[in-house]
Amino acid sequence: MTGPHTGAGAGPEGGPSATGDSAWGDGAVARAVREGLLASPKRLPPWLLYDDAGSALFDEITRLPEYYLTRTEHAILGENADAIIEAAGPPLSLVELGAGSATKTRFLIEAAIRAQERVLYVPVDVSKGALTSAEQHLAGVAGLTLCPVVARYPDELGWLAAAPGRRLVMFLGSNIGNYEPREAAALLGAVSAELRPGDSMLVGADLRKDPAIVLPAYDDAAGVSERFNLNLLERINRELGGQFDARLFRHVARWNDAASRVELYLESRVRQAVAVRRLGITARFEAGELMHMENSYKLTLPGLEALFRGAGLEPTRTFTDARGWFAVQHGRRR
Ligand code: AVI
Repeated sequence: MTGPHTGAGAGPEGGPSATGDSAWGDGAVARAVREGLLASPKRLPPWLLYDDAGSALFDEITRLPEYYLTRTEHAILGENADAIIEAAGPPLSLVELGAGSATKTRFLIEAAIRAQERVLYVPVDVSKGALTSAEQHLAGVAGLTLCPVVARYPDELGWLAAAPGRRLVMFLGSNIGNYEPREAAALLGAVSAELRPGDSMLVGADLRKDPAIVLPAYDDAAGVSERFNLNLLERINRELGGQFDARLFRHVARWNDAASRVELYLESRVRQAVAVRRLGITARFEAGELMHMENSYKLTLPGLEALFRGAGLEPTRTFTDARGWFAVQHGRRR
């Protein structure tokens, strides 16, 4: 599992399933860190980046001048909200995987309320903190019933069946780009398998473009991307008794053209040995050694449509910005 928000889920019927600050139990974090630090080459799975501190830093990233993704997707959703709801076919329940603070979804919620007066919105996220800010953000929206779920996916999506009526399942923010292609296909396939004919999906994806535009979004001048990346070392210190000195690591963002992805690493500035007390291990780094943290794939429009078709979803409408930097794809369950 390499996507940012993956794993087992809880049901909308039961409301939030609070297990600490996220849906990942301590055991899962410890296992992933142990496995990643002992692997060769070292690699930590990106879902670990999103504890409450990491989610707050990611929110900061979305407001950076270099991080065009969120702004561009917002503009697309703002301009096309009514058309998207129309394409999905109201009356609808809205389900959002990896909802975060739900800022990006407000346009769609409001458009659904315009079309059908009331809407059930089920934001799903691994971070309880993110869902709390979603609730704050949407407080007072007339006609909205909110049913937040702390959950992971795609392992258990069975609860989706409990969402009433025709469902529009949203996976926005280019989260799909953090999955390996085969995992992205498996995720869409798993969601699609839980849908009924007539239900649909809406996926936001960052598109392939000049790396001179892409790379600064992952290596910003203010250093927020670096803090986001280094926070994972601090998380290991906080939760697992790690002895990482974040100053001895450097954030590295690289464009891999053949794979059409940004690769994010932490590079050890020196030769060092780092103990993680609660795991009973010591990770040894060479000077210049790279530890892989995350990939962010940049898709093409044909690639995005193929992903939908492979999951049994018929692409119906594609919404993009004038520069063709970002796409919001709608597709219906066959
Ligand atoms: C969550 N996801 C879409 C972000 C991205 O753009 O791939 C994650 C991210 N990592 C560093 N900066 C942003």
